[in-house]
Amino acid sequence: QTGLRSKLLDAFSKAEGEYLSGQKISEYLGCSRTAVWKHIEELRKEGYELDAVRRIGYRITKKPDKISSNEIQLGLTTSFMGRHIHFEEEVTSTQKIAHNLASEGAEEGTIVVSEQQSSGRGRLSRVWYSPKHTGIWMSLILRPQIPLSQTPQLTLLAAVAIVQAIEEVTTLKPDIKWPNDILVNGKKLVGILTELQAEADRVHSVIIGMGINVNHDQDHFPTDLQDIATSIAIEAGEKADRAELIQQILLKFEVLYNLYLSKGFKPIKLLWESYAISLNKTVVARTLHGSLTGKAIGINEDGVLLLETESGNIEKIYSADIEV
Ligand code: BT5
Repeated sequence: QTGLRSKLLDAFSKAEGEYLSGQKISEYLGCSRTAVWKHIEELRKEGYELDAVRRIGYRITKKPDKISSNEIQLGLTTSFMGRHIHFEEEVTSTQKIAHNLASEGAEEGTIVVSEQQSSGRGRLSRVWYSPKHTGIWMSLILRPQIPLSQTPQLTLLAAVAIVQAIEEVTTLKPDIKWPNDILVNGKKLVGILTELQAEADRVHSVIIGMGINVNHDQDHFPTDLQDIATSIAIEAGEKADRAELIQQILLKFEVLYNLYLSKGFKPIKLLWESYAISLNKTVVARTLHGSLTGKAIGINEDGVLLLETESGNIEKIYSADIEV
C-alpha cells in the first residue's frame, strides 16, 4: 500500500505539474481505475489538493505541509531534547500519551508530537483547537529534581524557549502574557499547559504541552476563536516550516533548561521579563475564587505573579487568566 502511494507521488513529481490521466496512472501502478480513484481520495485525506478534470486527468496543486519523526530528527542538534520522538498522525491529546510514556519510564527529553488532536486540552479542562497539518501539538517530558513549588517556573522557561525559537525562524516578535500565553498583536498564538506526576515531596515528571498555531488561515479558526486567536502565517504573511520550528524550540529549551539546572531561575526570570507584556500594567486576574484587579508588579522567585492591589497589598497569584 505504501509502496503504491510513493509510486503514485513519484509519478506526479515526474509529471512536473502537468495532468496525469487515470489511464496512465493505472498502467503505471498496475491497478484498476477504481483503485486509482481510491488512492487519489486517500491523498486528499492526507492534505494534498488535486485538480481533477474529466477525460484529462489529475494534477497535484498543493502538497500538505507535513511533519513526522524523520523530519524532526533530520537536522536536530540537541543532545537530549527530542532525542526520543513519539509521533502519531492523530491522537486524542499528546498530553495523555506523554503521561502514559512518563509512567512507563520514558527518558527526559522525550517528545510526543501529532498532526491532529481530537481532544486537545487547555487548563481547567478547556478545549484546545488542534486541526490537522497546521499546528505544532507537542508534549515534552522532563524529569527535573526540583521541589514541587518550583515547577511553575518551567512554564515560564517554556514560554521563553518558544518565543526565542519563533524569533529565530520568523520575523515575528511575540509577547508573553503570564503565565502561559504567547501573543502577537494581542492575539493568542501559543498556549502552554504544564502538568505533573508527583508525590508530596518528589516530582516524578513534568509534562509540558505546547500548542502553536503555525499555518492556519484566519478562516480556519472556529467563530469563537476568530477574534482571539492567530497563527504565524497570518501574522508573518507567510507559512513557516513546522519541523524547523520544533527543532529550534527543542534547541532553545535545552540551552535554557541546562542554564536553569545549573544557575537556578534568576537568568530565566530576567529573560522572561524582557518578553512580558503585562508587567507594570493594571490587570484583572480571574481565578477560581473570583477576580482581583491590581498592578502586575512582577513575578517572584517561584514564578508566581505579584499583584499590587489598590489598597497597597501585594497578592500572590498562583493560577489565573489575566486580562490586560
Ligand atoms: C492553554 O490553555 O493555553 C494551554 C493549551 C495547551 C495545548 C497543548 S497542544 C499539545 C498538548 N496537548 C494537549 O492536549 N494540550 C497541549 P488555556 O490557557 O486554558 O487556554 C485555553 C483557551 O484558549 C480556550 O478556552 C480558547 O479560548 C483558547 N483556544 C483554544 N484553542 C486555541 C487555539 N488553537 N489558538 C488560540 N486560542 C485557542
